[in-house]
Amino acid sequence: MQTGAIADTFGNIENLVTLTSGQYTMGSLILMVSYGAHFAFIIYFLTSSLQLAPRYRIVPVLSAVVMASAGLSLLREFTTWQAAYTLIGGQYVPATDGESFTNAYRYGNWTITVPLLLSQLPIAFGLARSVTHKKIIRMSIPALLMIWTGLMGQFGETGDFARLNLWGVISTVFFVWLIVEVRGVITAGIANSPVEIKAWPANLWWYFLATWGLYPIAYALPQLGASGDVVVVRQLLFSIADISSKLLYGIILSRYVLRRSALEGYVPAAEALETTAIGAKAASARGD
Ligand code: RET
Repeated sequence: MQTGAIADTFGNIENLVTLTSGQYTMGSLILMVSYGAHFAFIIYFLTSSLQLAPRYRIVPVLSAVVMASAGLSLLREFTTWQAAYTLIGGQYVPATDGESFTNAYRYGNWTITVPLLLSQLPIAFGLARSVTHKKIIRMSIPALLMIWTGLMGQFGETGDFARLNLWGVISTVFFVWLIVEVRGVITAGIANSPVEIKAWPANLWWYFLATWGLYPIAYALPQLGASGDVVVVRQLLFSIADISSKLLYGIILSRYVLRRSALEGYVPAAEALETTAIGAKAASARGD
């Protein structure tokens, strides 16, 4: 049996605080919207792959895999959230009868999704196959070390802030290493993009930094104190980060490879973009 006392020494702050019904409902809502959005976009990514030149189809397909994997993980967070509180006198009190909430599943899920998200970059940028393989490995190593060291540290958030911060710093070192590797891929991506869409990888760089940078903020937040507001704001930050680093990122990459496909002469992509400058250019190149 998991009790509040065990959660206190080895767990997440969600198990320490009593929530108002507003805070509890906000938490449920945030997690529900997150898994709902991820599942729904499986359809978008699978169908949008049909418009792309064959070599780029794997990019949105990987997004669909990420959506399924993250959606399942977030659904699990949602059901655990619901089981982890008991309604007593109009307040939601951490349950003492077996179920406790944990964010650790997120870190397990990132182990799958993060290497897939990173793999999408060199494939979308059309880098040579051997370079692509090398880049994927070079990005995945610091990424996995970043996640697993962060997982070790997040168990300290219920009071052992020395543990939280020590592993947080180690994890950040791997994050910096990852950022350097990603910058290398972005630079190659800018060089290898048709002139009309060189701005896309350049802008994606800033988008990557802004969205991935939300995760360490969410990690550090419990140091502000274990309160219902911190619990809800942290779940909100995780969700904004999840939707932007996976779902919106996937849309950006799939639109980029659609333009790439058209510029490289793939007719269905040019037709899909007919009302844009790139579509018009691709059509005139065909003599339409
Ligand atoms: C941790 C620990 C504290 C220090 C740092 C972290 C960075 C986490 C990141 C996670 C990205 C996750 C993504 C998931 C998508 O499914 C581990 C919180 C720097 C950057 C993109």
